Amino acid sequence: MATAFHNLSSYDTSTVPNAMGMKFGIVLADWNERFTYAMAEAAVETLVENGADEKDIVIKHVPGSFELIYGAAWMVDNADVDAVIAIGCVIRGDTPHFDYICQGTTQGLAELNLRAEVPVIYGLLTCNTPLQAEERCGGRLGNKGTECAVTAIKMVAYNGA
Ligand code: RBF
Repeated sequence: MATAFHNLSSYDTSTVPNAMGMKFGIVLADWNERFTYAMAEAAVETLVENGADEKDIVIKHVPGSFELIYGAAWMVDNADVDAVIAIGCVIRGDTPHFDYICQGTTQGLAELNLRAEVPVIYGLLTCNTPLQAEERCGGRLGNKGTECAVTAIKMVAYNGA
């Protein structure tokens, strides 16, 4: 996994429930892997820091962000997990593909959340430039993977409450 980026996101650990015994699925898009792998790495680190066991974290790769929908649905239906984190990064190009992929993926993950019995966490970066992605994957603006992990833990605790 990428090591060039470091997790600079800060959060108040006292507000995060203990993740011991929780099981997580990460669906990881390979497109723009320089960014998505850095997010996944930070997510795993954060889950473990908060008490999850690394063997309770399953990672499955999909080719691109659009496949996050199928991948997350597969996890929900087939993996023994308490929450799914979908991680992808779409960067604007010259054609309107950016809008379609972002819209379709967002819509698909939202619909999945409505029917899934476990929460699906939205970790899709939608950036105008590679710099914007870099800033959110361990750069100036922290690491969105960390934030996804904290959100996943909170949602699992919510489910159990
Ligand atoms: N997937 C991403 O995760 N990020 C991208 O920035 C991205 N750009 C794409 C640009 C074009 C023109 C196409 C056709 C696909 C792109 N994809 C991207 C891949 C997409 O999410 C999906 O894997 C493919 O469209 C196959 O369903």
